[in-house]
Amino acid sequence: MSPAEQLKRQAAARAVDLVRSGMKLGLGTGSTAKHFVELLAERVKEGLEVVGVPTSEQTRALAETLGVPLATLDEQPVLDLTVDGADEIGPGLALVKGGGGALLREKIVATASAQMVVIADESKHVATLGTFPLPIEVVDFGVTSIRRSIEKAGKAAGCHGLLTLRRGPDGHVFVTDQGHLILDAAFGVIPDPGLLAARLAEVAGVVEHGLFIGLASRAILAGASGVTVLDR
Ligand code: ABF
Repeated sequence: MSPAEQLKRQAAARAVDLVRSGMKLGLGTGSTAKHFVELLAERVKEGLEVVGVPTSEQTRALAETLGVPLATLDEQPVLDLTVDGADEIGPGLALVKGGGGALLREKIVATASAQMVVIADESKHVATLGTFPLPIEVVDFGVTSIRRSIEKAGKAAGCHGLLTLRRGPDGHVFVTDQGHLILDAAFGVIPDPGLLAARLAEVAGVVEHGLFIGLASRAILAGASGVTVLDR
């Protein structure tokens, strides 16, 4: 395992220690969340009784293969704990998420959870959000017009930058699990994440955006000098 993957696994291992039998869990998406699901599966084999609600088809497939009991969010609408990765973790544990394209389900699942713990290597911890392009999930209708409205909303929140329609590795337009498209907004700096979130929420055609504010209560960050836990 590469040193980077080892750090992700260390953060995931700390999060698994928070899991108790009987818990209903939100299962995140991405390479760090994958470590969590793998380690959780080991505990399940040892007798830990949990049920997981996956945030993507990718995580559903992994958890199923590894034998983690699953439910839909409709079957388990109230969750105890969600463990997920992030693209950036900023002040107040405000997050940028959605690099993996699962931000809508991730936000719905996190909102349904009593606690959200974000796991990452320490490179994700930043002083100001925005270096990672902000993923914005939009409907598949009038994307050019929606893009213009998002640019306007961004400017009203002090954010300027290029919006790119996301494509998959095959070059085709990327379509989310919910059948939407993603515009990645390279703002560079997001001076006021709360204000930007409010402005984006007003744009017709925006389904959801990757700013997660007030959702994560804890971040577990793994670095060369060990694991750091930040609580909000
Ligand atoms: C999910 O996976 C996303 O919200 C985020 O974009 C991404 C982080 O991936 P990784 O853990 O692979 O860096 O949590």
